[in-house]
Amino acid sequence: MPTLNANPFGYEFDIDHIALLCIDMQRDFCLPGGFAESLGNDVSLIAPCIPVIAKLQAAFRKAGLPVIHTKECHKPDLSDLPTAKRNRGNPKLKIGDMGPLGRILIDGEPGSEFVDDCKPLEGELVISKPGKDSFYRTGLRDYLVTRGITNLVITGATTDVCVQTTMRCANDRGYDCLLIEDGTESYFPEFKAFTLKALTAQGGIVGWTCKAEPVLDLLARL
Ligand code: TIU
Repeated sequence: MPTLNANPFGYEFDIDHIALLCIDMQRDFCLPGGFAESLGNDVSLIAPCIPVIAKLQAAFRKAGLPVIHTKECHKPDLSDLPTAKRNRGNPKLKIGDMGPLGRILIDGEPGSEFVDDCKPLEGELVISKPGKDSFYRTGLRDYLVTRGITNLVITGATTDVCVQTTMRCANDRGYDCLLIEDGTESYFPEFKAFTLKALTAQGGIVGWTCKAEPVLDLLARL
């Protein structure tokens, strides 16, 4: 099995049991006028990871490996939206309100869709999730178990919120997770740096990190 140079030590890239997980690469988190901007964030900070994730998606597809996409969003009737989440921070535009990209963080609205460069292909799993944890009230666990996937290469937005939460929850379920350092971004660069350190400290207590390049090199050699 190929071993990648990673932090804090080599990651065994288990080609027969691995998938790429792309977390919340949606307009609501990457473009002006959506949920993230309503919370006061500078969404331009997410842009650098978009082409990196696009390259990883293309490489996984070429190698015949699964690509999984999540999107954080709520049902149009808001039945899966905790009142606390809607009111938190008292934003001018709340979840479910009409904004420039349609209703904020609502499934099926233009803002909830993926950015152009990271769109799922026909047949790829798309998980709509109401929380930060990609396992919470979703079919992700069943999908991974059914296909025997034990290793996750993780990318997406934002490093310190949905990405970190999902990686911790995947780790508790026994998955070996490799977070791609340049395939994730935060609205707070210092939180990104801290998160990468915290996940890999203590002998990889939550998992591994490395840049996209060695993963792309490995996939190109398959
Ligand atoms: N606000 C923020 O940084 N993130 C989120 O609310 N969701 C995700 O990280 N996807």
